[in-house]
Amino acid sequence: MKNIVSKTALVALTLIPNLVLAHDYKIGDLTINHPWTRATAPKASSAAGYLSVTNTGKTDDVLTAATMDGAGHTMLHQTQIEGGVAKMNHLENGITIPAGGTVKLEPGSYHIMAMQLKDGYKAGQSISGTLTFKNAGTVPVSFKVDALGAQSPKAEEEAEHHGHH
Ligand SMILES: [Cu+2]
Repeated sequence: MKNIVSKTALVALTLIPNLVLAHDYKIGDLTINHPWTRATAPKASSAAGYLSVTNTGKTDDVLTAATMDGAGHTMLHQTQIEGGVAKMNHLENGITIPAGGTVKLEPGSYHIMAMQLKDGYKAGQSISGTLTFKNAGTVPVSFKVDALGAQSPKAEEEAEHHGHH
């Protein structure tokens, strides 16, 4: 009996952060988890969008395009460290989501690059956008705006790098 009680308490505790932070979307065999971006610094003209995609299907899919409200232009990028310098590559062929796999768009790796921002993003906002997959089609999503520098030790380095777009 004692065991059951403590187990229940543990479940309740682990659910609370999920209720607050997580939001997900489904289209076909894909589940898109927690799209987010960061508040932008004053005069910043670009931001990066992050999320994860899980493919429970039997065929690969490809994230071919994405949009984020407030951006004049978006691209799919990959940050790569070359000779100690962070570089961003434009992924013209999109990002493959392998059958049975999960791909994370996260700081220092794949991201949606939102450029030509009109007013920037403020913490607490939700930014509407879309994700387009080769097979599954287009799904509307909402990007939660976290504080400037949130959730990533690389935030500063990336923000600086993005400023050169
Ligand atoms: Cu980028």
